[in-house]
Amino acid sequence: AESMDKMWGEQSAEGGDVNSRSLGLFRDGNYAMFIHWGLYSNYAGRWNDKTYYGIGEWIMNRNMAGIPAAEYQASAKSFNPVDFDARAIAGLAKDAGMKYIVITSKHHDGFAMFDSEHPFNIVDATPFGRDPMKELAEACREAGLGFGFYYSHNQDWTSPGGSGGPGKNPDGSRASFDQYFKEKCYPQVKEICTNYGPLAIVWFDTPGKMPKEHVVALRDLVRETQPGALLCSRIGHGMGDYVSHGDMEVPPENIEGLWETVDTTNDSWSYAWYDSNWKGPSEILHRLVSTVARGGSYMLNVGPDGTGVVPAPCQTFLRQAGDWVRRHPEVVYSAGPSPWGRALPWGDVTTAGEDTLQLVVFDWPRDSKLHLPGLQSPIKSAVLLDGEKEVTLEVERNEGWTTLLLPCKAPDPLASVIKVRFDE
Ligand code: JFZ
Repeated sequence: AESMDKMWGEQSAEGGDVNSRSLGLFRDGNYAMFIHWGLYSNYAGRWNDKTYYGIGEWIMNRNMAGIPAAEYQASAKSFNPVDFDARAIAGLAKDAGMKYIVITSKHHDGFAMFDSEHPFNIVDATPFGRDPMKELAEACREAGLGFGFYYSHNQDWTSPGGSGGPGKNPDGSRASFDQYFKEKCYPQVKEICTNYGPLAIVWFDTPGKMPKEHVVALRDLVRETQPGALLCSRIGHGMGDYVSHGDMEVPPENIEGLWETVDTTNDSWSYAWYDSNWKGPSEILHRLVSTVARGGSYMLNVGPDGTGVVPAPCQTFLRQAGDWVRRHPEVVYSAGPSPWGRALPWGDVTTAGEDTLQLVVFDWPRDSKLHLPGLQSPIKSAVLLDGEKEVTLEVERNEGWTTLLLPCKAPDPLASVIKVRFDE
């Protein structure tokens, strides 16, 4: 926590004004859409009629299919995501209750999903010929959503010097990382930071052994061109405005400072034809609420397919979770962390202001008793929300703890909310 405070302090001192809108989006929004979409989405986890199980965006890597760089580059000719609809995606994020979108402008494969001077990009190398990043940036602005870019700064498997760790060619022979950095990475980051309006977030990833001078150069470039953008810690060398935690997990204990958890709606980040292991609305909500209860922000990924469309089941589950969030906005937005510091057997807790606990019950106790472990201070009221109705609950003391007496059935099959208020 201390180091995060330090980091935040340092960055705000250095950057001058970290845009309060982006900070508000991140700190109070608490829920965002992450999008992994690129040339790899068109492979869908398969190459030459063989399926490679794993994360789809790594398909070309030698640990998966090992697609030769030249062949991978040539395959852009068959990427034509004609069904991509930026407004539909922004609409989905809205319906889901999310506050901003971060999308892969370029992943480790080196393919730019935006109009770039570097020829390996979606406008120049595909029959599609449109700039979907421009369309999405505009759709987000229209919808009142924040917008940000993911950019793989250290790994670039199709560029000399950026492959397989700094300083290698796609074929594994040595090459100059400096050259990749100067000729591709830095200019492209300048492009994404100057051609798409104000960005809320710039999300670099997997810094590996990237030299510090290059990381500093990217940070300075973002500060200069996008003074309002927050930088994620994955830029490397301890820089960044907030910490992005290990993938796909909710931390077990509360963490202080500005941080996020990134998660997937199924298993792979990018679209893979076989991956139908969808999280349902209850699981999505549980992970969202628990992340907020640990003090963090939740960024949940979707992987549009090779035609540009988010798979239908994923859309359905996000919207079902979103309907719940709309019924209980204060449980998520601007909510504070749980005073318990960890999950409870029946669910989790966020706070609204100084004197309200919001109990989110995912596993309704079968004996109709909801224990608030260790809670000894007297409470003013405990109210169960049942649709439009508010049901005041009886309170019992057990071994000095507080116990709420529940009706035998949960009013909300997804998760029921109980508001506990204390005397001022
Ligand atoms: C990286 C990427 O390699 C991956 O393809 C995806 O984009 C993901 C969001 O980020 O993978 C990581 C990076 C960091 C961790 C795990 C996977 N981590 O810190 O646990």
